[in-house]
Amino acid sequence: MPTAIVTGVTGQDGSYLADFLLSKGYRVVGMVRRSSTVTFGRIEHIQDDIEIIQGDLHDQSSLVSVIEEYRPDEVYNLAAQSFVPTSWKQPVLTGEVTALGVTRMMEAIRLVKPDTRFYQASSSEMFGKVREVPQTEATPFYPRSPYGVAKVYGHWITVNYRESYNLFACSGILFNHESPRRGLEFVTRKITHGVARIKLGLAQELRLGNLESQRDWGFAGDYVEAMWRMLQQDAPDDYVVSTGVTHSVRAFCEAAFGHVGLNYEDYVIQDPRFYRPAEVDLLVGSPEHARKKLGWQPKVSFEGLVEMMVDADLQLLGREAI
Ligand code: NAP
Ligand code: G4F
Repeated sequence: MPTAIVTGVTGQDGSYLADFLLSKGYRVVGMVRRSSTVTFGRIEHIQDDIEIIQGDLHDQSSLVSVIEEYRPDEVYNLAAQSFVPTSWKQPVLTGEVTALGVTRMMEAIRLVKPDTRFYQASSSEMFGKVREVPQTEATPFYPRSPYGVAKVYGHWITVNYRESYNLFACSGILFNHESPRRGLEFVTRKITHGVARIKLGLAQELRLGNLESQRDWGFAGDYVEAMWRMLQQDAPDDYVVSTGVTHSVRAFCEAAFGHVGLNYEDYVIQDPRFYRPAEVDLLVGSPEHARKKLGWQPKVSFEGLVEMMVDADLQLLGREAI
């Protein structure tokens, strides 16, 4: 039974990846940081099937201990300060965790068990002010937020450790992926949760920022399979993971409100509080390399994703109301 360590297992992707690895027969070890209250909501259903270990990307010795204790075949580094607006409020923390945290984990692997296969959760935010459309593995980076800058560091240190120390290290450049487990502050979930609240009479309006930015949105459950496929190849490489289709935030609103028979224009208010100091206007990735080398392609469409998320929020809020 192969052993996989997942950092960020309490997050959206970590929880889907843990589900997926369990279905493949892995021993799954989830690394969690210590907090005064547990944040296990997304992994409640598999808490008895995975092992939980404390560790923090700030803390080098905790990472060395985790690798020493479990001697993993694979490490998926999904932990990060992942919310873009917070990266302007806490740029140093974002750099510590999202950038230097990658080096700390790779150092632990290099020193303790260098044959461990390593996945780094890189991001389409690295493309920022895009240099070409669609974006590929060869598109130059132009990050537009401290988060994007930190992810560029994480990407290049992954490539550098692969080339310097011959580690099996892959950088997955994932475009936005969403689900009913998405954090409430990200725009898709904010919209679907808002739609459900309005539909159920719990709210009258939804305040958003820039409605014109465009994202290549996929389903998180599809994307974690691409992570795993990267680590099953004969040689390490970097891959864009995306749908190849882009939609505006406005179009997401239209679809989500439309799904419950409402017109978004009657409820959405643009609020400058949610504008960003610098915006990423357009993201659309080319998934060709992942399709050809990994045999991967997304299964859930944009419309399917919107409906899945709205329906899940209606159910959640309906249950809470009982
Ligand atoms: P998420 O829901 O925000 O989860 C982040 C995880 O990181 C949480 O489990 C969090 O733990 C953990 N974490 C934060 N700081 C930590 C620290 N210092 N030490 C250990 N763990 C820490 O993010 P996600 O959407 O699942 O994304 C997973 C990864 O993919 C992130 O690296 C993100 O930047 C990247 N990514 C995401 C997308 C996307 O569209 N979702 C696209 C490209 C790349 P707590 O539960 O304790 O907060
Ligand atoms: O949902 P978002 O906050 O996601 P963003 O900034 O694209 O970042 C996400 O995807 C990245 C991959 O490219 C990940 F690396 C990152 O960790 C994260 O998962 O915002 C999407 C767009 C932005 O253009 C934002 O300005 O939606 C726009 N937006 C408009 N109104 C809003 C809002 N975003 C948020 N969060 N809240 C709003 O009210």
